[in-house]
Amino acid sequence: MDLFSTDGTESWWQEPICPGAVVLRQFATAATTDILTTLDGLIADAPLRQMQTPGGGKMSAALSACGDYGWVSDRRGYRYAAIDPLTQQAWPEMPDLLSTLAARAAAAAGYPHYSPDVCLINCYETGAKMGLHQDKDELDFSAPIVSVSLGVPANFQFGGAKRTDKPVKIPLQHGDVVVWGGPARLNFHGVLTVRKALHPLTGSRRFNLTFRKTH
Ligand code: MD3
Ligand code: FE
Repeated sequence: MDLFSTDGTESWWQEPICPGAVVLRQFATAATTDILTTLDGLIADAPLRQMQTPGGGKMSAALSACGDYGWVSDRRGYRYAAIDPLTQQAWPEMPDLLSTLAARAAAAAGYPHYSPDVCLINCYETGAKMGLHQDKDELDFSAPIVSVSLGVPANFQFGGAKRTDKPVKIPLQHGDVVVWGGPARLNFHGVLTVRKALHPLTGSRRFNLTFRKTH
């Protein structure tokens, strides 16, 4: 299938953020009901859970994962782990629907041959947020991160290489996909508090899928 059609029927568009980072507006919209059905099956096998942080707090977003590893956090620290500590089982396999979507998005953003080994699943209820952080637990920073937003909207904070660099606010809607790579891969980022809203497919929740090459 062609990545870019020239007949005017493509229903997504690109918004560059900075070198290496681009929003693919509405890239996932056509697939969202299938993605959410797939997600239901995944979180039946590896339930969403609010992780403990090393500092003794609890994350407000609930997390799960599929693929070869999941990201886990507890009093001992955080890391990628092949076994889900909640179920004591391997994480569910990454469904083709998800890996294909991520690869298509990466290719559209200029990263061909993307093959993520992990998809993290974040679920935000009203009031949940994710503070400014870097994603640097992965072993391969040459691969981009692809993120898919579903459900109620959120404001994403995209900072610079230093925590003190002033972040720009990027509104993300259901179906938006962002590809972060190259010089932007280690930038600080976060999610502002999700406001009360209702989405016909997810209720009050926002889901975010982030695809990574961790090993
Ligand atoms: C920019 N999740 O899980 S994804 C995370 O919406 C995380 O749930 C957010 O940050 C969410 O770690 C944002 C977008 C994202 C992910 C990784 C990045 C943006 C990034 C790495 C570098 C720069
Ligand atoms: Fe992150």
